[in-house]
Amino acid sequence: MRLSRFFLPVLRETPKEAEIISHQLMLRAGMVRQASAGIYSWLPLGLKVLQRIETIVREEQDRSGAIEMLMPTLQQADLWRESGRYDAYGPEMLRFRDRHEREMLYGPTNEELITQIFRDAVRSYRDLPRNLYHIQWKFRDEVRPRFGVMRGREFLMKDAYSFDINAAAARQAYHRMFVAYLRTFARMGLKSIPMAADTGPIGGDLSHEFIILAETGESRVYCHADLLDLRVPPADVDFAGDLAPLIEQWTKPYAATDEKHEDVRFAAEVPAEKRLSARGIEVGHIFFFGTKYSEPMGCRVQGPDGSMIAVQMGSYGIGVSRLVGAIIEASHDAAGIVWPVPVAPFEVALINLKAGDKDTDRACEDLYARLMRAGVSVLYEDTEERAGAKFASMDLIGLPFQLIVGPKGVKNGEVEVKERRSGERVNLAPDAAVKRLVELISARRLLV
Ligand code: 5CA
Repeated sequence: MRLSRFFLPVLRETPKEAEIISHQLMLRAGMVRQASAGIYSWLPLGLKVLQRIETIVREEQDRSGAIEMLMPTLQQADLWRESGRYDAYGPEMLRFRDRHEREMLYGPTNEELITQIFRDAVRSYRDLPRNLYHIQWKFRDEVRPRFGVMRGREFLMKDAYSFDINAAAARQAYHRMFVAYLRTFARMGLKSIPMAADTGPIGGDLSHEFIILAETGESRVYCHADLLDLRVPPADVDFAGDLAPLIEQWTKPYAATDEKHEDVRFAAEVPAEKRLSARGIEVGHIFFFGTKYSEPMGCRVQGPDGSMIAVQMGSYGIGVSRLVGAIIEASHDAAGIVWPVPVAPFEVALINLKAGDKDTDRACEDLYARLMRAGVSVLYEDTEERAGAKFASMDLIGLPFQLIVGPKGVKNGEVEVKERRSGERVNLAPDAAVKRLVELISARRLLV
């Protein structure tokens, strides 16, 4: 992509309305613009990151055996009366009427709708287990939308729903999602810690939040420090096998959010030097709630003995749009964002220090074409801005690598490769620079 034809409205000043660094940087880097309180437009750079996150989420859901579908954002109130949640949900639910005076709502989550779809389609235990997911916008009229996309009113969520014949099978479904979540967040360069959590309006008695440690996190959390060093399950983990020992490894050490925290247990189970009390961002939340929806909504299947059995369900959410902010909270410096390669909007910023200079232009065009042929995604800074401004804005948007090309270097047969995270720079011949970038980037595309 040529910057001269892209849409990247960067801001020099830090917008006053933004309280936390990720929100400030997302506005400054031209990723989002607020449309109204807690509702954002995703500008091209922000959308690219959102889509890359979505892809990783999707790949790991698919790997674990979940099946993608798409449900609408708008739902009928009557459906929510079947589960009893229409009244229980409260003012966070956005309710309205259509032209026929039918009561409608903008979905804050989808347990009712998926239960209806499943109930109407499935008759026999032979059609179980299944896990269906979608990636769709949600609306919750939060009392205090804040921190940009981290606590929005409209936000993008991946929500999956599992259906099983009995509680033991449902627990295995829960385990599969648990492992998929560990891999999903690790692939984005994040260290996530699963923590025993409250279930709130979703319900059930087994639940984990996946938490990223960050000072600006909204949740206070407590855990055993060893959890930070546990190895994430590899790509070839056997989802058909018994995941219980793996889950045990991750759930045995103490880890709880504020609502579930017990000081006495924490002190008894964790040696003082391993007690970690910090703030965290909830990027995922999984629930096992048995027959909470299937029972009242009549979602039953015929069991092996012919009797009708209410299916055991769980639901599993990931805050896809929240993750964009969470990754920035975890990965930035004084100059701006530092994207991990797997979620970067582009992998390389190719910076032409003297656009309009024939030789420099020619060298840049050649590098641009070669990198793209090698499958690297490039933002080519080909504008007539001065060098200092180019460096500042490219550092701000945080692409993992910069390839800097100026007239002097071109004359000497040299270009500069800079790694954004470390600031390390090397001068190389153009050929060697391309080779080096391709190597570095391929090595970092897959983190786990
Ligand atoms: N139905 C269940 C699981 S599918 C559910 O709705 N769970 S949830 O309420 O915990 O939301 C799932 C994830 O969405 C959360 O872990 C969080 O990462 C994200 N999320 C929730 N509320 C917001 C919000 N207001 N803004 C941005 N992300 C949010």
